[in-house]
Amino acid sequence: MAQALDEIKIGGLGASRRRVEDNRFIRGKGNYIDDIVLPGMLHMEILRSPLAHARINSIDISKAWDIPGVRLVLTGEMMASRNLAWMPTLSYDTQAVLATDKVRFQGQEVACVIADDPYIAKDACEAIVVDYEPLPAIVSPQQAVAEGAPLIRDDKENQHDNVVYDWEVGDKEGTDRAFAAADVISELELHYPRSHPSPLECCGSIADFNRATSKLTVYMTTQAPHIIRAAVALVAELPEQMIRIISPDLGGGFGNKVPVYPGYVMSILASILLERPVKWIEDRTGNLISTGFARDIYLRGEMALRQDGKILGVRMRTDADHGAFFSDAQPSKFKIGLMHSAFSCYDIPAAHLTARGTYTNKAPGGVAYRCSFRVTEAMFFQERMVQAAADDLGIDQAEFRRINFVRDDDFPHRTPFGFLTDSGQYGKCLDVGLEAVGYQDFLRQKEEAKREGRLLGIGISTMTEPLGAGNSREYDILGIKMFDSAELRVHMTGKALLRTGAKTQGQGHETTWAQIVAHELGIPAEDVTVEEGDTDTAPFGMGTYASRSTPVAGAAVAMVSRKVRAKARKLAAHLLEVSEDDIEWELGRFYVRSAPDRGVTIQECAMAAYSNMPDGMEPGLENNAYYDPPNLTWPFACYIATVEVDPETGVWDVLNVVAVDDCGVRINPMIVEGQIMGGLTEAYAMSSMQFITFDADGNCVGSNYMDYLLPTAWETPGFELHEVVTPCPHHPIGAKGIGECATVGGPAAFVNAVMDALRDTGARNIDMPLLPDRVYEALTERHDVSGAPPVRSDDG
Ligand code: MCN
Ligand code: CUN
Repeated sequence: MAQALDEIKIGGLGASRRRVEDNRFIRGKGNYIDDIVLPGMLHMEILRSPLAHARINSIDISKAWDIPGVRLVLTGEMMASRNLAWMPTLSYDTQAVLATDKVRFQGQEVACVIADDPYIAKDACEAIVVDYEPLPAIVSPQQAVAEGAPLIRDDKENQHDNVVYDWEVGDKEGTDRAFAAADVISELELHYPRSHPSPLECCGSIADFNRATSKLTVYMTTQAPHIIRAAVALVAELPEQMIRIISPDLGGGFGNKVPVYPGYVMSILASILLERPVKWIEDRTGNLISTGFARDIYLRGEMALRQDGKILGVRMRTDADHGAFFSDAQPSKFKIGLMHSAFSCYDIPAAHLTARGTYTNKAPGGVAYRCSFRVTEAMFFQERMVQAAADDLGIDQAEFRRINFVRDDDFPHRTPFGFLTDSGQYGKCLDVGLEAVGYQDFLRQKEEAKREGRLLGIGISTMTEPLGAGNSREYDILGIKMFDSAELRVHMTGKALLRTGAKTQGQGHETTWAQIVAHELGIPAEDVTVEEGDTDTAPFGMGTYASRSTPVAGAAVAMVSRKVRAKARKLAAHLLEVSEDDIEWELGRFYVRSAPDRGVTIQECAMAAYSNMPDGMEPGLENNAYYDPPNLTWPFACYIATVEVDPETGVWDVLNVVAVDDCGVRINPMIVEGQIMGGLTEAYAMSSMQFITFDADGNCVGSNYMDYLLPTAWETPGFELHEVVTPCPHHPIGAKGIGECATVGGPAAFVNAVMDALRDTGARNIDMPLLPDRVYEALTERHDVSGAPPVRSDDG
C-alpha cells in the first residue's frame, strides 16, 4: 500500500530547509543591480547639497559640459520645464526631484550628470558651481514650531508653518476620566533617535527606454515593484503595459527600498532623453544622508494607575520629525502609521494619542527600518512606560505585566486604540521567558551583586504587534488597496513555478513559499521554483514591507495551491474512474475512499492535465489567487535581557538575552530564527550604539560607518530563542508575520535592563543609544539623560 509522504522530508511546513537562494549568494552568483551591465549603458552621478537650508541663486553647469564623455547635465530648472522638478510622495506630499528654489536638507539632490563612465560623471558634478545663500537650519521638532522659525516648505501654497499634521486617535473623555480616578500617575518623556536601515547594498536603478518599442524597462532596488510601475504610469503618463520594473536580487532592504527616490526618477528621465540605458548607483554616504531614515520621534507619556497595579488609562503625545518632505510609505488613513497599536497586549479601558509631525531641514523619511509603520516606536514607548509605571507603584515588573495582560479567553479583543486582536497567550509567553532566564534566581544574584558594589539589571519587553497590512477595508497606499497575490503553474512532470506579488530582500521567500506548496500539494519543495520582482511576469502585489509577505502573499500561495488541488482532484477522479465524492486526499496523493490502495499521485494528475483530461475539461494545471486578509496578524513576543553596568565607566555588558516569539505556525523554523536573531542584533544596535544626529547647522553626523555603527558578530551578544505557537485563526496555514518582531520589541528589553541596574540612582530614563558616557552621566549625576546625543565640537 502506498505510504503518505513525510512532510518534513519533502520540505513542507516545519522543515528547516536550507535556503535555496543562498546557493547563488554564497557563491558570488547573485544578480544585484550593480552586476547588471546593458549594451551602451551610461552612468549617472548626483550632486548633493552641502547645506541644510539655503536659497539657490544660480547653478552654473558650463564647466561640467566641457568635460569629454559628459552626455547630459540635469538641473532643477530643466526638470521644471518638463514639469518634473517635484514628484508626489506616498503620503500625499510633494518632494523635490532636483532642487529649484531652495535646498532643504544636507545631501539633497541639486543636479545630476550622465556620462560614459561613473568617474567622468563624478568629476563633472564637482565642476558644477552652485551659488547658495544660507538660511537658518531647523533640526528638531521643537525648533520647527518655535516662534519665528523660518518656513521650510515655502513652495507649498497653503503651508504657513512647519507642521505636517496634527492627528489624534482614541477616547479623550474616557481617558480624562481614568486620570481623574487614578491613585498614581506615572510620567515619562522619551526620544527614539533617528536611525537608518542601512542595507549592505545601497539603492540604485538602471533605466532602459527603447524608443523603437516605446518600452521602458527599469531595474531597480525596490521592495514594491508593482507600486513603482503604477507610480511611473500615473506620474509620467506612460502606458502601464509599456513599463517593466524588475527588482533583481536585493542586498537587504529593511524598509530603505520602499520609498521612491529622486535618483530613480532622474535615471528614467535621462534614459528617455538619451535613448540609452542609464545606471545610477548610490554611494554609502548618499544612502545614509538622503534616503528614508527611521524614527526621530519624541514622546510624552502618562499612565493612570490604580494602587493594585491596574492600568486605567494611557495618554501619549508624540512629536515626529519628518525631515523636509513628508514621504512616508504608510496606510493613508493613519497619519502616524500604526503608532496607535501601542498597548495592544494590555487590557486598558481608555487611551488617547495626539501626534504631531513637523518639517525640519533633514532628509525625508520616518517609517523605514524594520518597523511596520512606526510599530517599533509604539512598542518601545509602551514597554518603557510599563517599566516606569511598575517602578512607580513598587510592583515587580513581570507581575505588573501579568496583571494587565489581555487574558487568553478574552479574544477577540478591542485594543485601547481600536484594533481587533484575535488570539494570544501573553502570560504563557512571559512565563516561558522568565523560566528560561531564571528570573527569581537573577533577582537574588542582583541583590548579592549590589552588596559588592556591582550593578546588575534585568529588562523585560512584552508586546503584540500588527503585521501584514491589509485588509483592504482599512489599508491602502495612495488609494491602492492592500492585498496580495500568487500564481502557480504545475508543469506536466509535476514540477512547478510559483510567482507572487511580494519581493524578497533576503527573507528567503524562494525557500519558504515552496514549502507552502509542498504542504498543500505534496510536491517536494525542491521541485518548486519561486520567482518574484518582475512586473511583466509576477502577478500584481503591494510588495514586501510591514512583514506582510507571509500574512498576505503567503496566504495567497496556500489559496492558489488549494485551487490547483481542487482541479487535480477532478483529474484524479477521472484517472481512477470514480466519482469525485469518493476521492480522499493525503499529502501528495488522491485515493479511493473504499480502496485506499487505489490512488494517483499529484504528479500523475499533473501529467493527465496535459495528456489525459476528461472530456470538456480545460487542459493545464495552473491558477492564481488574490488574497485580502480579514485582519492583520498579531504575533507576540517576550524579550528579556540581563546586563551588568560598570559603575566606573558606564560601559554595560549583556549577560543574557532570551527571546520567546509566537508567529503562529512556522513555515521554516530556521529562517524564523534567523529573522529573530537579525532583529535582536538591530535592537541591540539601536539601544547601544546607533544614531544619526545633526549639528546646529544641519550637518549630518552619521553619514558613514565610522559614525553610524553597525554591530558585527564581535559586538553582538548571543541569543537564546524559545517559542510559543498560537496559530493565527484566519490565516490559511495559521502563520503570522515575524520579520520585524525582534527589532520592534527588542530595544526596550535592553534599555529597561540598563535602567533597572541604575534604579537606585533615581534616574528614570536615558534616551537611546545608551552610550557609556550617557550611562556614566546618569550614574554619577543621578539624573535623566534625554534627547539625541549632542554633537561634540571638540575641534572648535
Ligand atoms: N516565516 C516563516 N514562518 C512564519 C512567518 C515567517 O517561515 N510563521 C518566514 C517567511 O516565509 C519569510 C520570513 O520568515 O521567509 C519573513 O517573513 P515575514 O514575517 O512574512 O516578513 P516579509 O517576508 O514580509 O519580510 C519583510 C520584513 C521587513 S518589513 C523588514 S523591514 C525586514 C525583514 O523582513 N527586512 C529584511 N527581515 C529582513 N531580513 C533580511 N534578510 N533582509 C531584509 O531586508
Ligand atoms: Cu518599516 S521597514 Mo519593513 O516594513 O520594509
